[in-house]
Amino acid sequence: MSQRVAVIGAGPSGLAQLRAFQSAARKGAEIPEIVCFEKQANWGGLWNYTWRTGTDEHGEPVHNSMYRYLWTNGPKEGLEFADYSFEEHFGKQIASYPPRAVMVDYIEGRVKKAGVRDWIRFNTVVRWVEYDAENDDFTMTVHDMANDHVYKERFDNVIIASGHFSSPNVPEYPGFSQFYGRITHAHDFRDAREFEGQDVLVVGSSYSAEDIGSQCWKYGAKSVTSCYRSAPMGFAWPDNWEEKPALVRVEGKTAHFTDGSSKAIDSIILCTGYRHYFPFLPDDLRLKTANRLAAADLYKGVVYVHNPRLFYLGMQDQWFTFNMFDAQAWYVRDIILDRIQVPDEKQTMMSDVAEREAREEAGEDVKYAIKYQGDYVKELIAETDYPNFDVDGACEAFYEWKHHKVDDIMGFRNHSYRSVITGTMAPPHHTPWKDALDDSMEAYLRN
Ligand code: FAD
Ligand code: NA7
Repeated sequence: MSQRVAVIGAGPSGLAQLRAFQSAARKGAEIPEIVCFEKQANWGGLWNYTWRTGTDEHGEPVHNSMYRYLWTNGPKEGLEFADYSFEEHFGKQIASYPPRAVMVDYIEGRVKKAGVRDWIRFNTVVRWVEYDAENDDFTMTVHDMANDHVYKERFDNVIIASGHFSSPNVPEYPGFSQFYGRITHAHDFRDAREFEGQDVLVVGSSYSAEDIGSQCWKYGAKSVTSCYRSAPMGFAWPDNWEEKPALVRVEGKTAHFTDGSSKAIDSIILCTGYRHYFPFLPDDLRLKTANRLAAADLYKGVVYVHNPRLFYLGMQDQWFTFNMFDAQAWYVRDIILDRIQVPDEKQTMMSDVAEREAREEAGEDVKYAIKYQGDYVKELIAETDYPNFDVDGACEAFYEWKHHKVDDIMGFRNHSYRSVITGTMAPPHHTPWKDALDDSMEAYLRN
């Protein structure tokens, strides 16, 4: 029986895996049969916007957590594909913080060119994966939603690329059930104009809190209050943005905080993060990890130590994204193609994980964390034929980006960076981010 590989998810990670195999095939390698299962009707993962919240057209949980007017929250020069530059795709260099629609076009461009769409079964939800020790293979149960048909197939390897910013972490605070306004999680946030004229409370102090608060501010919220559990974001916020310590309770329309202060609010947006959630995996295959740089139980960040025929892509917390998923996908491909050997001893793999965890924990600041992940990308690409690129240069772009945010949190997206793939400097965008209300591709590319 021929070798068969299943990929779960056609977001940036899953698509990186398809591109990795296609690139080997193009160079003459014999590759296994690849089947990618994607529950949405299209590829792109989180970048594939939908207005829907809650359940999708089939009654499945909506995967999407992205919203209208989202521009990348880091410079595109940190995520550029080494084998497919922005310039190759757009025919020119573009500004550094593209809106979501521009990013979807870019993500799609590479896989259209690779011609791998036929490898994907869309509208197909993976329901269950089982490992059969006797045959050393997996049986997958999947649901073809378009034809309402459930079936099983066997695979020699399974690669999980289902993302981990989709299943929300939703805490409850006293008084929520009696609150006089709307309480939503970032996962269900879609359009900042909904909050125009309102006093908005954002709970959390990480990327979603910063960006969703900024969206509400930009599109006309009366005020934004953000509150933190551990540490403030600490940026120089505009006058109508106040940062408070932890929320204690709400009473009617009033939010109370640990410093004894309170504030009248209309809406609450919980930017309290996400959970790694794999409802299609039994205990022996299911990754249990925090959102961190050294994900638990993954040798080289990708091989599941408890069953090395199973792989996970993109499960780390992310500074690097697309090019890190590529580095992982090329690495996993080469394990499957027998070009890279995985240690026989589980203990050896566990030691690799422990070393990564200890090294992450030794870090004290953001710069260390960025370099840590950059080193990881370098480590993986050194072992495959993924095009080498200036990872240190990408780290430099991230360091600069962090400074720009401290200088002006509503203005950092007006900066430009040099591509580490083509060496070209990005042009400045024609309109400052805070004034650019149209997030269409046409508007963005009008430079
Ligand atoms: P996803 O994009 O989540 O894709 C996973 C895919 O798996 C989806 O298509 C989903 O439908 C499918 N799937 C899930 N379960 C099943 C199942 N059971 N059966 C079949 N298919 C399934 N990154 C950046 O680089 N820059 C940014 O500016 C940025 N902004 C972000 C903003 C938000 C609000 C969020 C939530 C994330 C952001 N990210 C950003 C990070 C983002 O995680 C990555 O860019 C990228 O989308 C991760 O790709 P992925 O393929 O690993 O996961
Ligand atoms: P993150 O980065 O995981 O951050 C989650 C935030 O939520 C963080 O500030 C947490 O505080 C906070 N949190 C978690 N639980 C609670 C409770 N119970 N109460 C108050 N605050 C809480 O998730 P994001 O959504 O911001 O970012 C995820 C991705 O989306 C990222 O890649 C972006 O690009 C977009 P803590 O610091 O742990 O105390």
